[in-house]
Amino acid sequence: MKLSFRWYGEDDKVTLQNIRQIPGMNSIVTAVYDVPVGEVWSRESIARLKQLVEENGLAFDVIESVPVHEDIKLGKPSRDKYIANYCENIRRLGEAGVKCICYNFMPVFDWTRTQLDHVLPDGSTSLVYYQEQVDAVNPLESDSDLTLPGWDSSYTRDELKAVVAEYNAMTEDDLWDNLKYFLEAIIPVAAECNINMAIHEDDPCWSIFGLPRIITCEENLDRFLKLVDDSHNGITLCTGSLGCSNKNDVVKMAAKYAAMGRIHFVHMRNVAVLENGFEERAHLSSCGSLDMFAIMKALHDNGFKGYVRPDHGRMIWGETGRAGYGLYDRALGATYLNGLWEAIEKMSK
Ligand SMILES: [Mn+2]
Repeated sequence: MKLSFRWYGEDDKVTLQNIRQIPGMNSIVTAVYDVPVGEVWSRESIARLKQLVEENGLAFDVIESVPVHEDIKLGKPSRDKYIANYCENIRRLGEAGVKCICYNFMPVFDWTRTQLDHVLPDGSTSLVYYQEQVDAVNPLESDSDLTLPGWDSSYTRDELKAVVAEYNAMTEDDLWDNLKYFLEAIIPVAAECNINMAIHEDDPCWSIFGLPRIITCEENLDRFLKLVDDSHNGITLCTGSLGCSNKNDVVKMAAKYAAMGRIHFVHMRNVAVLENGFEERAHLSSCGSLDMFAIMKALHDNGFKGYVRPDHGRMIWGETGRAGYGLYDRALGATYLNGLWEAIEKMSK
């Protein structure tokens, strides 16, 4: 595995100087953040990121994310323009040496949580999802101004209602068709550029507000990989996104898709699955519902050679900043993952 760490660019409180001091760190996972979704990233912005990352002895080879414009997901006539822009971004990133691009195909809402600073018994804070709180803010059924963290603030409430209504008029099969159309255009370009595309599962892995969600489970990942049966069409295995449903056997999926050579990127996050949702927890297996050792072993034993990053961490030791993306707990997670991998490697010899 190649250990990696997400960095939000020059405004991130967590610096590249911090990140390079985490033992075993190989790659930075980042993106151009100041360009609207659907537009082309300038070569200057990409080159600036590459230069900063490489000056710190790290590799600039993973992008998270190149976001997909809603018109592509909705299958609107304007999608061809946005797909052409997407292809141009793939080409420019390939020229800069990028090897892996993470993206998702979730309608409207990216990740969804109900609270970002839930206090755990040890005094640390983490992101949580409680279903009854989600139900209370349904934008179609409620007129309150309540919002959830992670909602795109560029939408007004009425615009949000309108775009949710557009998706509500679509079936899951329509969304599959739109995804296939997108993949058939971008995967040949990615292959030419030697870039692995890695779709991120829907987070959480079920429908919210009646929006279609399709990258949610083994059956659907099988269907996804067949849409364009090319190794460049792969996945980001996000253990926390899949693992917040007890129906998903994350260890089995790690083994199966690694053996197929279709996992290009892994997000390692532990969650505690509850009756009414889930809480993000420390990476250690015993802190949550996932067996992190078994997942890493399944990857290892099935020839996984891609990128792994510690996913969301808690806020600990008084750190403040971007929820889920502090330095300290993610660094602890990185060190834990290093320990697991070293032990698995040595014991398999
Ligand atoms: Mn993830």
